[in-house]
Amino acid sequence: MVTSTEKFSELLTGTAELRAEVELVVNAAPVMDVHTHLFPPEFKELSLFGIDELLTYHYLTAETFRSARIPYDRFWAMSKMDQADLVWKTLFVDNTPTSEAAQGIISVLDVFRLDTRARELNEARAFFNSQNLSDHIDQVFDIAGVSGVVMTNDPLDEAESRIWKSGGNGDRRFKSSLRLDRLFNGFESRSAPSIRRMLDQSIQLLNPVYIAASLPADFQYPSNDSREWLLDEVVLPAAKEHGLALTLMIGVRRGVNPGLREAGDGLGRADVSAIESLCERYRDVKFLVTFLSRENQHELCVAARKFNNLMPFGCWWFLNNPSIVSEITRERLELLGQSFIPQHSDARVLEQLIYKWKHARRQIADALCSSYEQLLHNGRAVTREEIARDVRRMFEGNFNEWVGQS
Ligand code: RAT
Ligand code: ZN
Repeated sequence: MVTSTEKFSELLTGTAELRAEVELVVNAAPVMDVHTHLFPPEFKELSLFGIDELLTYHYLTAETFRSARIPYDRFWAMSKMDQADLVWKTLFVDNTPTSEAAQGIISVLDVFRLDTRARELNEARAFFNSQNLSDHIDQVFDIAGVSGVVMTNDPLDEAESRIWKSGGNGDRRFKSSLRLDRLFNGFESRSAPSIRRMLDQSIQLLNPVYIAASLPADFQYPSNDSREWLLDEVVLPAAKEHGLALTLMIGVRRGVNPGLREAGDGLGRADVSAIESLCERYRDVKFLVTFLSRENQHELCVAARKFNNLMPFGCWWFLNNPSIVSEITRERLELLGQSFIPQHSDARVLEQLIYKWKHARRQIADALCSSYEQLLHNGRAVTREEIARDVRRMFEGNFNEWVGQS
């Protein structure tokens, strides 16, 4: 009789068996979602869910303007429900929803057995409106297989700050992060001691898992500019003292088309040597880094091979399409083994966790499977135990190691 321990350590020498096991493990593995824009219910209007929020996601409004020739002002003057109706009609009724963001809506509707070919949104609205938010959060986390999510918290946002001061977040699955875009991108100028005081107070109040900023494509370091000053004089000393990792998301070009509002940002190829310089100068700080341009992905892998305080993460925003996720994940497996974080959802609306993780798991399983198949052809088979260990590391372990959580 084969015992379960023997089955676990049995070598998987057949490709069909191997593929089935990888899919099983990847689909069942709990994942820590290292960057989202989600909030728990205590954050009231910041906690977004339901079909109208899903359809007015900025990834979809940008696509809608390509097919519905409506003036921007007219669209923004409409109510959220009317905007959602227009997005649905344009992308799902008058056209076939082939884009990744549109397919995401289909995946969500399908999970809840809602009509994916409906002409109107009545049924979907009634379903989401009938949900109790905290039960619904449990249900969505469960379906998506998400063990926790990192929020994006702006310490300079007054509405958020009021909530933190009056008790903050009671759900331990929602981890906080301190996002400093307003400081890094010049909307707020203060002296170093005043920024440092603000950081120390926010760290105490929010207990963040990391400090973060998104940076433009032309970010340079060293550079003799205010970003270098902020990093050297305030942020990195604070990160060091508080033992916090620094997350940098690089390559965005904000407001390329301001008429599109939140959907109006673009991207640009950035200079990866800036990250190499930071990792070299601050060897005792851990960096989590993602680049928005496809052209930067290979360079990021090579930089990570040189600096073991650099953790590449995610296929960010415009990269979060199956073909590109597949390519980047394969490249990372080939250059970095399992020492990277394959994906984050960037979800802004709760139910996006469902599709973003379903779609990511498909590509990650496929890429991992190809790696094991190559290994098999080269002379070494893997066991179920090894597959489970590898997936655990990429889905939770690397992040936990980086932010010092067990
Ligand atoms: O992916 C997105 O939703 C973008 O709008 C941004 O939020 C980006 O992820 C960011 O965090 O700046
Ligand atoms: Zn984001």
